[in-house]
Amino acid sequence: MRILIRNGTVVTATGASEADVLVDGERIAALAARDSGLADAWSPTADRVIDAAGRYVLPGGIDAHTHMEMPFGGTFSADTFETGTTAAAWGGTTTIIDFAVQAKGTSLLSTLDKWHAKADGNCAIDYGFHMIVSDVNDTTLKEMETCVDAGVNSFKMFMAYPGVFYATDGEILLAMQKAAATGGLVMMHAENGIAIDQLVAQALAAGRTDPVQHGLTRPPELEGEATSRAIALAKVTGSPLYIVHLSAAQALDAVTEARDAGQNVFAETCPQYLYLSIEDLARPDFEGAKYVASPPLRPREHQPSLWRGLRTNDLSVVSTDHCPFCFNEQKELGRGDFAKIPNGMPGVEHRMDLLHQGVVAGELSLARWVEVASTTPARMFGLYPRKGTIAPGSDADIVVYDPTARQTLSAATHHMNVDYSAYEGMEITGRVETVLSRGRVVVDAGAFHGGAGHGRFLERELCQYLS
Ligand code: DUC
Ligand code: ZN
Ligand code: ZN
Ligand code: ZN
Repeated sequence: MRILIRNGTVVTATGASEADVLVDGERIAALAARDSGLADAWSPTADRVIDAAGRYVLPGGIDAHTHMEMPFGGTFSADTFETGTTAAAWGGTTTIIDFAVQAKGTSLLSTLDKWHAKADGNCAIDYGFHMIVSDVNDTTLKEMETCVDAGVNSFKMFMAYPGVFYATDGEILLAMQKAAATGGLVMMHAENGIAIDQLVAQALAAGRTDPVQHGLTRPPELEGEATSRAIALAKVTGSPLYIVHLSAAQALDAVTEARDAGQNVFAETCPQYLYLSIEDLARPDFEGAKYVASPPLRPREHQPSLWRGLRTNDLSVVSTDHCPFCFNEQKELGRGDFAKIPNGMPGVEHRMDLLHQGVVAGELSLARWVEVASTTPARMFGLYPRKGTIAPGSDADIVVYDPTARQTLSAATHHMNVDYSAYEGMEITGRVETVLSRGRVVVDAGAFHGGAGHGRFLERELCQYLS
């Protein structure tokens, strides 16, 4: 199948240009400047011509942080790999990197097998895995090497959740030494869980049980402290470090200082930290439970710092941390005890649109939008230039985006398998029109043409910022 995308504005991390794109099979065959006349020559050989006049032509989004079917306290995050990757495609994301979760007492390799069994044959778009390491021991450390060889070379650890995922500083040190030796990348959930657990116990003992307590018992200082500690451990071990879901100005300050000193420290933030706040956690009638995620939504004052961090590249990636739990049956588990509310929010469908609002508002340039949503995640996680750009030879993961269309976000119209939208009623300028995944049109003019099983597992190269 040959597809010609004509008359659009191609936007990559290096800028925008008036160009036409020829897709042949699963890959991009050629790009031609508008005035070259080449598209006229290609047109008769194309099976389909897409007129992208007035549209942006973008590399497909890469969401490097999702949790499909994630086990949590006896339940699972509500999107399966099929529903979650389908929703991603609707929103212009053509690659996800999901987290395989090591349970304590199990091995990394059996965990990886389990996640392959969930995902393989079920994804509508391409996907890779990170590994959550929750049990540091000699076997785990040895298996990290095998994971790296299998293209799963990024390892998330937790300074939060004592007794569940929590790793001690000593365990983190050991894993970082292994990462440094193998080329792996440690990803850190940086919140001081030991201190947080005390604050949570005090709140519950005092009868403060509402969702807003989730935010009040996880103060930004304890994200800043954990971030600094992770950076120190990374420095001592010579390991690179990637801070996931950074939400607080204090944590960003620590990252900025380390980067300015030349350390290989990277960080991502998420749309919820750019647009939502602790005021949402304080919504009445238990509605705040919809907004429980960790780290928690912060006071609005943090948001300008995050946007600035995205411009200065101290924040280099925007991922969603998509981890949906239904309000009705699942969030309900924490009524009367905020500490039992499943942690996570839906978002995989709306990342490209929400970041486009940053372009509309003048917070981000067009090129920077593409860079934080696609190109840098590709480079960070060893997928570039196969993914993350529009260039000859790259996979034909392409989004045709209408920058002037209007839409209103709502659970009534989204495709995620969850009964609420964190952005219910939000008006968006811009809309995904057509999406190609490896040369196949999967979304077009309001209809889905993809299917489970089209998406393939991506064996990733090492982080491309380190070599
Ligand atoms: N961290 C995540 O990255 N996702 C869900 C919950 C959490 O703590
Ligand atoms: Zn986390
Ligand atoms: Zn800097
Ligand atoms: Zn997460």
